[in-house]
Amino acid sequence: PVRVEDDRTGLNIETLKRAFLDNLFYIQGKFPDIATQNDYYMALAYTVRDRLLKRWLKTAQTYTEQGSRTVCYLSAEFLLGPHLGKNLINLGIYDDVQQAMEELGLDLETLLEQEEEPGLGNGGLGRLAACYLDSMATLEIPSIGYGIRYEYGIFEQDIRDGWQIERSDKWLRSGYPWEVPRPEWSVPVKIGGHTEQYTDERGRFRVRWVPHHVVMGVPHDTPLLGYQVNTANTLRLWRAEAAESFDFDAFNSGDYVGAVHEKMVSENISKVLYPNDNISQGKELRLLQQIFFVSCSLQDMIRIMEGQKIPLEKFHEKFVVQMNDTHPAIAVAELMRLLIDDHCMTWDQAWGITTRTFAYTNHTLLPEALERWPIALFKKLLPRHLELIYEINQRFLDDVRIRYPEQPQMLSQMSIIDESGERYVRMAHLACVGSMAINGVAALHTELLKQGVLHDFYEMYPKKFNNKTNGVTPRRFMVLSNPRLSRAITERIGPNWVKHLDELKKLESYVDDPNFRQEFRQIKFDIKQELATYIQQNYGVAINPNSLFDIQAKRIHEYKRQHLNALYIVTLYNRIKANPNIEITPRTFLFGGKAAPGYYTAKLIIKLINAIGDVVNRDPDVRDRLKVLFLKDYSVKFAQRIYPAADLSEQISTAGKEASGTGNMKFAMNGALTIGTLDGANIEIREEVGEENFFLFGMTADEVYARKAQGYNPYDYYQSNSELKLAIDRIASGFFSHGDRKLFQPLLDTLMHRDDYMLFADYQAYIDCQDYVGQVFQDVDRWTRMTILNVARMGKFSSDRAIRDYCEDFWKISPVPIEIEE
Ligand code: 26Y
Repeated sequence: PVRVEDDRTGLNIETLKRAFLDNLFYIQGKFPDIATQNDYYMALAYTVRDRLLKRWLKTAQTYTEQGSRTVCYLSAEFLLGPHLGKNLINLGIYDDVQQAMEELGLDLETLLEQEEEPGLGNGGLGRLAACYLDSMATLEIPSIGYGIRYEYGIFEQDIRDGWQIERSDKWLRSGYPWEVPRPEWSVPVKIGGHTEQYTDERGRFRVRWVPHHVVMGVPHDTPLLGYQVNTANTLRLWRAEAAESFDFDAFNSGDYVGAVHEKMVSENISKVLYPNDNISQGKELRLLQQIFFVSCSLQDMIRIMEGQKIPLEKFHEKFVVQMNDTHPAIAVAELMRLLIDDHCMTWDQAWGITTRTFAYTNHTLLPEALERWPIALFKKLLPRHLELIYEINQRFLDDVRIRYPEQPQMLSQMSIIDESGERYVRMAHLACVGSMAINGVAALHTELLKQGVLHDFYEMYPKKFNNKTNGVTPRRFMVLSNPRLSRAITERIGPNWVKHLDELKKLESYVDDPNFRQEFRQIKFDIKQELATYIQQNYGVAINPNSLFDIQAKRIHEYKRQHLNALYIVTLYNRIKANPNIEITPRTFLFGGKAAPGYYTAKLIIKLINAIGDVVNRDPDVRDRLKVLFLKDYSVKFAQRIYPAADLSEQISTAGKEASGTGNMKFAMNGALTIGTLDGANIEIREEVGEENFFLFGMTADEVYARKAQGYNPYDYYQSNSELKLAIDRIASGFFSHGDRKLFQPLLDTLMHRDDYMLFADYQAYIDCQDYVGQVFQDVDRWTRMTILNVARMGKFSSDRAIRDYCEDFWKISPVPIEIEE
């Protein structure tokens, strides 16, 4: 008999080709002569999706049959990046698909380029959630990611005349093949209205919430396949839809347009991702987004338990719910409401379950990022939750009173309600009281939480606190983004490092191998040359691939100090102008990152970088030694191109401000060296790679606090440091702004008279360190050795390690392998 592989699951090259052409015809409705590259991308995406489905359904079936304990990762953001390449890698068919496409006259790289990524996050926190889902699938940990299916993700950034402009991101425009809508599992979410007390048929005191209106949440599921396993877990994102039944009254009373308007208002909830990173604005729609996805997700968990016939008393045994920052912290009150009001539990029973279910990850120490909601807003939108929070708070404050009988100030300090002025609900306090575990995202960050923002909670519940240093997935940020480096590594130490990143250690024995060193350098050079070509084509600027590629790619924020980097560029430029024949290491400074649309200073920093670039890149005195470029619309997709091309990674936040950083890890894994402060995970990276392989500068967090306490006067630094003064004066003179002396004044004034992020205090240390970097770069052997050791020692920063730690310390979950009979 003729054996033909199944077109939906087969992995042979012939089968892949046949399936691909079949999908082009039957799904895209095209034949090759008229198909666009996007049609081909879609046909390939469907071909891959078919292969995921078998694993996905088997995974779901196994979890259902075994009633597996499951992690629910609640996050307002998931910054996934493109799916196609990652799925090819995880299925182990990247090379075969490349060949299949080639045989059809197509180029896989071009097809991968077609994919529009779902930008459903701002930066680090959203990308971390995506890395963690990848690791959970790879480690065969049952998990569900829960979030919001924003119709508009993070805006697209364009640069016009040096300024950022924002364009809406219509990521669903050409169709999204990776999700399956599940309208049959839609759930209602109540909003507004009032509460009533009543006595039920069994004589129990109960509360009924009569909402102003109801919004439906419709789940959209995306399979997330692990690396070389059959596990495909689910990301379930909720889309808001108007509840049909609710506009009936309006409809009957003839106000048809009014009813449709109500619909529109409901659907607004999942319309757009708030583009703020680390700044909370207290907007009504944002609170609606939070209760919306949290309520949908918790109701979904209850539905799953009912389906598996597990009694609700075992909620905390079936699920552990990890809260990604305080954005989902309303879950503490919502689970209490569901258990008490809808499922008739007593307070004590419900509280016992709730406080065994949740764990809370904090991502920031910045006071402006801590979420608090005005009581009036809370009462208007969530009247029942406010009552429950008052009750939770009262019981909690009773404990505080017993613990600190002589310290009444502890009550106001720790209260979930801030009563120092206008009254607010403090979401971090709610999260701490309602969780069994609390973590920061790097060792220093967790220590600073314990000493600072969450100090009182640490005193009261020391056992809840436990650091979990962030990690990133080596599948996306090495194997997919840097195939040549990955192949070179695998040829030396075998393929296991992809799942056990600690094995990179074995590379240390190749650090003196001339062959490996040569290959390592060649790979970096070739990738830099490719980026140079891209920049030439897209920006019309010629850059020297032999120059030091010095890259800062991350959200634009004063605390991240992109403008400190800019001050070094101006300093170098001043030196060249003063002495055109000066010897300096040729450098290409590359920046990427978005500014929150309402963050004026961040936008001015972008303008400054572009303004400096415009002058420096054209100045004949500079010749080939200095180039400055701001690369627009930084995204996951673009990040994957940038990390492998970097020689130097800029991680220069004011110590104590960057909770962890994760870009720092991705750069180092790709053979960039770090110039950085003792902040966030930089400290641990330096510990791992060795202090001699890391460029450290600047004040420590303790020194920052001490200096502030002494009274910090940035103007003194300006007056006493001639290079600093020259750099500032050059910008102030209008030299980079066509003579306009006003343009950068707001930025410079802030630096000279406030300088909250202490650029001036760290300026000299940074300049010296950068000069030293330039020297070391000239010593090719030494540099190569340092970069190889960086890669070899980055094992700790795999998100697999982080997830194993969460599993052991918080989640108490072990792997559930998925068997597929071939
Ligand atoms: C309140 C709301 C507007 C808000 C929205 C987004 C607040 C914060 C954020 C995002 C925060 C964020 O991305 N934090 C980063 O988390 C990373 C992952 O843990 C850290 O590596 C990084 O240091 C931290 O800034």
